Amino acid sequence: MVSGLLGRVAGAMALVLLASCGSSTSPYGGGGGCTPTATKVCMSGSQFSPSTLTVPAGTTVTWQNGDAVAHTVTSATGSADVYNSGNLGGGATYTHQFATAGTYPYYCMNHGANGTPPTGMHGTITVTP
Ligand SMILES: [Cu+2]
Repeated sequence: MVSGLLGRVAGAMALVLLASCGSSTSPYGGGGGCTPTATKVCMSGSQFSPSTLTVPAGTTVTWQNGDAVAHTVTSATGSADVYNSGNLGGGATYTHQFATAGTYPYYCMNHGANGTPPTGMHGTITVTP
């Protein structure tokens, strides 16, 4: 019977899905491989997390890609510092030191768009004196 065969196939697929769920060991799947800190921004689910970060002048901020897809950290129009990480693969990190107080908008070139403010995948670093 065709319907019986389909039922067995669906059941087998459900088992595979359950097994793959429980046996996942990738540290970068789903953005779960990165934990933000006071000076670290994670890229998770094609978003910067946190999207706003406030640090004192002189701080070196680290971004880490917790996704499997490539992201960039790229200064947006209006940012006093101009920088661009280029493509960061899963797990890769990028750092930039913010020497001067101000507001520094940035975005991902793959999932956001430059602008004032930038849109899509973007964030802001606020640097206090
Ligand atoms: Cu991105």
